[in-house]
Amino acid sequence: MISLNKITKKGKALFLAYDQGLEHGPTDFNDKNVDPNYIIGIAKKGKYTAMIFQKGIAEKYNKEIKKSKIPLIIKLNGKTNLLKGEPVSKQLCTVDEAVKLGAKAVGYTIYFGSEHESEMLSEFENIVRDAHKKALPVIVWAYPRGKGTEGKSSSELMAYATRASLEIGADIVKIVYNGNPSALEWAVKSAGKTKVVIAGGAKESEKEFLFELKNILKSGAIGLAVGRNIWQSDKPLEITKKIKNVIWR
Ligand code: FBP
Repeated sequence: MISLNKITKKGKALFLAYDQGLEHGPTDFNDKNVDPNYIIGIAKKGKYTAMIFQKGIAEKYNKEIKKSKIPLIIKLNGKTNLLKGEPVSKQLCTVDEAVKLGAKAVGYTIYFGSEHESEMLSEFENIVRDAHKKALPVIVWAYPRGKGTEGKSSSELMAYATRASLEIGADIVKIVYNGNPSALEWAVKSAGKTKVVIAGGAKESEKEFLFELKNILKSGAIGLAVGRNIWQSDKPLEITKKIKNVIWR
């Protein structure tokens, strides 16, 4: 069994995600949060249990990341949103490279239901093998998207995503919560011993976000992998504190 101790605290997780520059382009950013050092500062002052970067930022800002002492998670695949069509995200960084950069876990997106699902599954298989040899936890961004998801409900897809992630050897599965508490409970149950974290999504009101968080934790999910709701906030450390009070209450 792979230990999650290096990227969790008392079994709970709060990851600061910052791979949106690749996934969405810099449209999510302003003059402050366009700077990776601003994000590293939030992760450090907010004592996040880990922060998530792509290889390029992990390399160029390695000194600052190491100095922060916040555990690093490297996202091994990614894509821009410029190309439309069936989603596919291919590997851009190896487990070995991630380990050399100091990663304490690695992440990988799978678009379950895409015509390219099998390509991502076979890359993931190798990643799990390499990472587990080095005792590194693997987190799957489990995003059902593409032709195969048509006509399926979001609740059904959420549980399929977590179950599939258990079956393929993920240690943590990151899903987008559809707002239905009983569906989330089922998705967490379906994940078995694979732990579930929830993606933050586009920025919403603080009140709404904290309310949802309570339901998320009741479901048995272990926490959040959140980006925009934090670093787009005017007071990122205040909202961090409120989130932590709910997670580690
Ligand atoms: P946010 O909290 O900002 O939504 O970040 C979570 C995340 O999973 C990022 O890691 C990733 O870049 C982004 O969402 C992908 O979102 P999408 O594919 O829905 O555009």
